[in-house]
Formats: sequence, structure tokens, C-alpha cells
Amino acid sequence: MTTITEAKVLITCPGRNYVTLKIATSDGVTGIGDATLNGRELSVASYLRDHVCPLLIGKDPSCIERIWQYLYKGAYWRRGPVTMTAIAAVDVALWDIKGKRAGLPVYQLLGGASRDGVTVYGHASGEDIPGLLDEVGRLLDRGFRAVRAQAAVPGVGTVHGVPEGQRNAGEPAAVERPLVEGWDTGRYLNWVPRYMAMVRQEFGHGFHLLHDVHHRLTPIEAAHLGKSLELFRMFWIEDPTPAEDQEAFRLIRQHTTAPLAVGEVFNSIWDCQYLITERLIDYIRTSVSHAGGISHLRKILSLAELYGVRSGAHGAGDVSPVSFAAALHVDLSVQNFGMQEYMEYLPPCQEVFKTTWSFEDGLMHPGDAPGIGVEYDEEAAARFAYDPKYLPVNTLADGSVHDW
Ligand code: CS2
Ligand code: MG
Repeated sequence: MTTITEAKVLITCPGRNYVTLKIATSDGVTGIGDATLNGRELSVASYLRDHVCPLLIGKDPSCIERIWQYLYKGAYWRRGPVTMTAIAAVDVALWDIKGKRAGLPVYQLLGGASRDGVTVYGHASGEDIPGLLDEVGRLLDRGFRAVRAQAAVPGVGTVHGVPEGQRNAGEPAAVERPLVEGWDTGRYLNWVPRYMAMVRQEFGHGFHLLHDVHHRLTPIEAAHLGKSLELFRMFWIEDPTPAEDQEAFRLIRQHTTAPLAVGEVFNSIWDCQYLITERLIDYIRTSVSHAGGISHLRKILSLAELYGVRSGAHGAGDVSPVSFAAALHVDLSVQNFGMQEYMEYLPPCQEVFKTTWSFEDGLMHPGDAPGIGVEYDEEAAARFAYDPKYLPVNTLADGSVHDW
């Protein structure tokens, strides 16, 4: 029997922090999985190193579901971002190994391609409306068929966590304590319809337009936003309210036809069961790396398919190229694919993670290399030392903490 002989945790920071699990087998095959949890990286590294890796040694790497259940049920303590990110890393590494041993790309093991390519959306973020329009134009010129549009709210000064164009959305601040950002719902609600109108006026309706609220509104405020954007035919409005308040979506639905997407912070099927079965959302944004890997994400998407909910996987820069590639394999294979986020990766990151995916005419393909199609260059990774960072904290004008 082939067995797992080694499982090691690798940490690097080629522009941002990534944690990767590498598993080796007795027949000389290696597989990798992404274990990155933005701003809380070392907690997953420890969970893997101290509690999971020793348990993997000697196990049969072909038994992916069995190992998944062993780690999930065996721990007694279930779900949660740390546990589920760790299990996801093991799961993806084992799918990578299975693909390499079979000589097939993972999407072929998942039933083959349901489509020619995966539609991805790029990020257009502007400090002001001209800056936003430039970014939208830049993405459309490059062939993107879908664009997420965000412009800094005047008087608030951030583009959903991006002060003065220094960072990509979601990238943690390089400080010892979290950066404190400000928020003003009234100004925001007046501002978004103004710039969406200009985006449609300038570029027309021949592409998908998306927007991320980042959990900042109450249900009735979100309903107002949805109504005010209906003319611009949004592809989706993402995370309009804090994701854990699931009943909130019913109220939003009663007032607007804007399609709703949620779930990048969910980590199991149990977090979205109600939203899906009650048809309170249109897109489920659970990712490979934060929702238990390919095996568990496929269960979520199978449930979603029954209720007409489509996928919309999180693919921000903190999702490493390993789980982004894994997402492309899932996206290509499932029937109810909706949309995939693609933030692109900086050159230093491409030195560490050698990828085989392609982008053409707005569609991505994971490539046909056996496994996931990403190789990790340990020597290159060693040049980029871990750099502890926090995600920002969001506050209102009176100093009280608000959702981020
Ligand atoms: C954002 C993310 O891309 C998105 O939709 O919500 O950038 C998010 O802020 C980060 O992934 C948090 O780690
Ligand atoms: Mg988001």
C-alpha cells in the first residue's frame, strides 16, 4: 500500500503571506494544499504542524474522503475557519496527489469539463470616479467579461479597506496593530448609484458588473442599495449585510431584485444550508481553502444546484495560487458554476507558485497538467520571510467598531 511519508508546513511572503501544506508519499509523489487564513496565518500552521501532520503519516493518500472524515469527526471540535482551512489544505494536497498518480488534471477526476472556460471577474477600484472608470476600461481592454466596481466614498477616504491606493482589497496592513478605517453608511448609499450610473453610461451593458459591500449595511439599508442599483443590472451585490445573520437576506429579497452573493467567510455546508434551501441568495461564495477543500465545496455546490443557487467562489489575493487553481478545477466541472473572482498575482508570487492556468478572452482554464497544476518552489519561497500583518478594523465617526 502506498502511504503518506511526510507532511510539512511551508510559510512564505512573496508580497503577502501564504501557508502551504506539502504531502509526500512512499511512491515518490508530492501534493500541495493552501492553508492560508489572512491575518491569522500561524494559527492554521500550528493546527497542521501540531495536530494534523503527525496523524497523516502512514495513511493511504488515495482515501481522500476517509481522511477528511477522520480529521473532521475525529477532532470532535467541528467547523471554524482554522480547522476547516487546515482540513482543506490536506484535502487539496490529496487531490493533487491523486491527479498526479492518475496522470490526469483534477477536473477530469471530478467528471470532466462542463464548459470551455471559467468566467472570472477582475477588480476595478478607484480613489475617485475617473480613477474607477480608468480601471474598468483597463480590465475590459484586457478581455475581462466581468468587473467588480468600487470607488472610495468622498469624506470616508477608503475603497473598502484600501487607503490611498496602497493596497489590494483585503491585503492586511503592515502594522503591529490593525489599521483603523472609517465608515459612513449615508454617504456610501448616496455615492454608489452615482458611480455605477457612470460606469454603465461609459461602457454600456455588454459585461457583468459586480459590487462588494463587505458586510457593512443593515438589511433595510441593503434593500435600499439593491433598489437604487436595479437600473444598472448588477450581476450581484456581495455581502450586503453581516454574513452570519442569515434571516436578514429574506428582508432584502422582499424589496429588491438585485442578485445576492454571500459566503466568503463561511467554512462549512452548515453555514449556508439555510440560505440555500430557503433560496435567500443567488450565489454562494465559499472557497476551496476556507470551506474544507474540494471535497466539501463540491457538497455545498451540489446542495446549491438543487435550489438554483450558483457558485461564485472567493478568489482574493489571500487565496493562494494553489487554492485558486483548485477552484478553477471545481468551476470547470460543476453544472451550477456562476462566477469566479480573480485578483491576479504579483511577480514575486509567481516565482514561488509555478502555475499552468491560462486566461483568454475573459475565460480561465486550469490547464491539463496532472493534479492541481501548481508547483511550489521551496528555494524561491525561502527568500520571502513571513511578515506578520493584521486585517484592518472598521469604525464609525463616534469611534464604535463597525463590520468590515
Ligand atoms: C474581499 C476580500 O475579494 C473580496 O471579495 O471581500 O478581499 C476580503 O477582504 C479578503 O479576502 C479578506 O481576507
Ligand atoms: Mg468580498
